[in-house]
Amino acid sequence: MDGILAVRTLMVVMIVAPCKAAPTVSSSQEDNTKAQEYLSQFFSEVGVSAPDSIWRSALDDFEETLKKMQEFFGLEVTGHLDSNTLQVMDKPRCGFTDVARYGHFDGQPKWENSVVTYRITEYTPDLTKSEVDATIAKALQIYSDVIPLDFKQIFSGTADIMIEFKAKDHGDFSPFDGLNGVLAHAFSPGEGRGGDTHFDEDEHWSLSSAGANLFLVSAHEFGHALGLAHSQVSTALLYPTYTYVNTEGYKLPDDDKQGVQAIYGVRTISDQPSAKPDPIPQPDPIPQPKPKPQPQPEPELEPEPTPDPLPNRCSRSLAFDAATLMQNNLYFFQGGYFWKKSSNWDGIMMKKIQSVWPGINHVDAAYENKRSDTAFFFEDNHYWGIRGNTILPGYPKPLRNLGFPRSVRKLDAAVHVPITSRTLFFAKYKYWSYNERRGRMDRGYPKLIYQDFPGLGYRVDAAFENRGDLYFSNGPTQIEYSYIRRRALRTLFNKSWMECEY
Ligand code: TQI
Ligand code: ZN
Ligand code: ZN
Repeated sequence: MDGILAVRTLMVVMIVAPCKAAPTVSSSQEDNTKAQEYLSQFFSEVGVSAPDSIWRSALDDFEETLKKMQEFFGLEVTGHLDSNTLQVMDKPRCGFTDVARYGHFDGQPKWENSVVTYRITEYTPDLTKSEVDATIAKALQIYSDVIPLDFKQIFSGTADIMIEFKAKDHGDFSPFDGLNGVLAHAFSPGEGRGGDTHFDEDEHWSLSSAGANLFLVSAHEFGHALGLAHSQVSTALLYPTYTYVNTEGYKLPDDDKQGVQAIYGVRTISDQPSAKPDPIPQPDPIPQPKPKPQPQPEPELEPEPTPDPLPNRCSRSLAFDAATLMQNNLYFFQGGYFWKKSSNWDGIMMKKIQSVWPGINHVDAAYENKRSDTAFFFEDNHYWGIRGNTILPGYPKPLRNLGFPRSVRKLDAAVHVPITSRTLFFAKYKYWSYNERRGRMDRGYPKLIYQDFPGLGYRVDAAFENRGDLYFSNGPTQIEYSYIRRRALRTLFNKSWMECEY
């Protein structure tokens, strides 16, 4: 992702609020005011344009914010106050309020290795080098304390996170603006510029409450560099206003902690890096003919050995692309691989999808219709009928055969609900209901996931049915859900299906 101003996705929590009478038809002037209020309350960083704020969003104009809100709620993105949009805005007044918590960037970019390197290529004259080194290390450590990632400073070559202090134009498309205004920026995780963090040299960098506190600003930026967007929780580090707090013994606030753990999982005792300290680089007084560079043993960090292309089923950050029951075995899909957890044989096996169903590279969504003993695998905009290890003739078929609009390019998840003979299809923030007996989509869909499945959040990566309950996975965790009672029963890690030691 090569943009700092990536559109944010917000997480929404629903809180039951007393029900006020729905407003009656109002004039468009009233609508506008109401919408502005709504957006500033629930949907943007408009709130930070308060006079004491140093931060202003380039995106905070009304239309842009409205578009974000429409995308978030799965509405048609028009940038205009149409009746559907107004309807959604009225909702929170009756039934629940939206409280946006932490957010992630679109596509949830993250670091895939358990060791993330950083390098400071240009220092600020405002502080000593060692003050900068120590402050940056401390700011990164508040994250590595709570997630199974370790940061390693390097002194040459290209690091994942390249750090520099620069003024004005500095080679990306976001020149700094002199004293105050923007203090720093960071790119979300990824190749190239991804993760890079730049500090405006025109600020007065400090370790106190004067000027710009390097610890607080860098801790905020590293949140972005790890994949966090802004939060609307006012006590969050990723809340887009600068408030000086004592940095002594500073701990990552709860909301940011939840946000970053939703991406990387939780650090446990077994994730502690080996106690072996890195050797302090000693300058060679006399240049000597160097022996061939010895391969340096990387610090052993289980459970994810780095150059391992195979997904690790016991990783706390294990996410699924798709999952389904098929002939009483559970199948979980991830990248080009799947795990089969069999009901009779005690064990789990992993195989390449291609090796069993040639022609299928990855599976976005999968479900089984027990009645016809057929499973369906979805990849991009087409799908296959599967029975056991065979692909049925006549496939792949295009998604639109099932009644999806052309705008649906891929599904996120699918699950069959035997008691209703319906299959639920999930794509982005919406879901569809397909009547398997009649072989057609039910009327009135798509609907919004977060409205009809309280406790689920707003999107789903994978879904399956097992012993009458539904399981909805999103990121590393999943929710066990009672379809009959329409409520979430408990939250599990995906890997809890994987027969891991811990
Ligand atoms: N820099 C902005 C920031 O980091 C740059 C930015 C705007 C941004 N939108 C973004 C970066 C989205 C990543 C993703 O938020 S800043 C604060 C604040 C800044 C602001 O210099 O304005 C802090 C830097 F507002 F929270 F105080 C650090 Cl802590
Ligand atoms: Zn920059
Ligand atoms: Zn920020």
